[in-house]
Amino acid sequence: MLLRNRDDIKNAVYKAVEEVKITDVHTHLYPPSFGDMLLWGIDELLNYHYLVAETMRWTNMDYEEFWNMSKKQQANLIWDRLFIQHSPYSEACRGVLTVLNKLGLNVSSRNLDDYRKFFSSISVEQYTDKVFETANIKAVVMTNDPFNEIERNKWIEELNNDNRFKGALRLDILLNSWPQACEQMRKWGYSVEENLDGPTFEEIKRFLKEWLDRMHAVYMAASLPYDFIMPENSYRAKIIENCVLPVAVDKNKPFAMMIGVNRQVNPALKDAGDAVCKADINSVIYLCAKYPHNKFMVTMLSRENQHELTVAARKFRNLMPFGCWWFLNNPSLVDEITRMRCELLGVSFIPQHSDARVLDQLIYKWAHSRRVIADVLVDKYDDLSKSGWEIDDIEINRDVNSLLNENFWGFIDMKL
Ligand code: RAT
Ligand code: ZN
Repeated sequence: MLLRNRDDIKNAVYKAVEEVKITDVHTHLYPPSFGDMLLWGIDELLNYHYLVAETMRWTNMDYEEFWNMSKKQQANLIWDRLFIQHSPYSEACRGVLTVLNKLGLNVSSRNLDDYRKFFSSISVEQYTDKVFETANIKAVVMTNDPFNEIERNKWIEELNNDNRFKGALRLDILLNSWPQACEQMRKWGYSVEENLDGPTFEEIKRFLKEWLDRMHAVYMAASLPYDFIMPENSYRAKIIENCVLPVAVDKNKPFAMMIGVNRQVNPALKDAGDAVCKADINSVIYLCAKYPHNKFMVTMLSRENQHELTVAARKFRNLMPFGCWWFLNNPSLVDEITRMRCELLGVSFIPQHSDARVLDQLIYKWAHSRRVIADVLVDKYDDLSKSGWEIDDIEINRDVNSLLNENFWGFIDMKL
């Protein structure tokens, strides 16, 4: 159907964006069969580290005192400071309310115990189905750490029985803490040496291949600091060039780099203690240029890196920018970044991932992102229409499906 005016375009774009089944390319979720590793429910939602950081601005209690409280007490404090004593319009606060609202709970009651009752009346399996349905999600990619003993055992026991949860082999320990990784790998029977001699590279490659297979991982990934530099005479750079990239080509898997964290500027805040700093785009360019047969998914944390990352993607088809990560996942920044990416890359990028740590967050993160992405697209199709180009709802559906689902799977399958 041809769409002749802005209202028709808006309706068609909103419908397409609401109805598309999303592939969420980066989360910290696990299938219910992984037990306690999957976080869900109101107390977990309130204990999200984004909200812990905001709460600590309204109290002078010792950090230790906070961490010694039970999860329920922590949630009570967070609720009181951020929702009762002040208006909860920050993005992370509003998110909690969007979740409650979409679940049909009475947001205006402000009664935490009523919300708790709802969550204790439903099983995690039922709730997982409900969340996937409400958020309209096809699949989520997890973050799977082979150096975490608890998680490692889940994989060895082959516990992932839910096809909606896709594996991603996370390499932070291997790349950012090699001496620690080396010690652990030796205990597991790999003959590795801290000085990274020749046989060690072969053993690391064996380890990577085994874990890619065991996790049925769709990519390998690492979160990298703002001072990540390539090339460089460091453990990390050597392992990337001699192990990760050759294995990635061999197995046809992308390497996802999440760059720009300034880790633990306030360690007392634990997960909430990380900050951001501008990173070096030339390291990304070096990798894309030197390794044209490797595929790189890249997201950068600082706002200042967004333009140069988008320009780099115009130069290298093996570079897929994805998501508005962490401190960028706010409507004003998602709007700005998505607009710029549309203008420079057309339809060839992955606009968003949720980074959900708590299952329920899929509901709000995607409701909020869908809305912003749709508004950007309405403007883009409206501009096109003004040039005399005919806008067709079938083509809108095609593009929206590319952005929020198919671009990822196409990139995973592509062989370079
Ligand atoms: O967004 C977050 O929750 C961060 O703490 C990190 O998990 C980050 O997304 C990462 O994957 O390292
Ligand atoms: Zn993450």
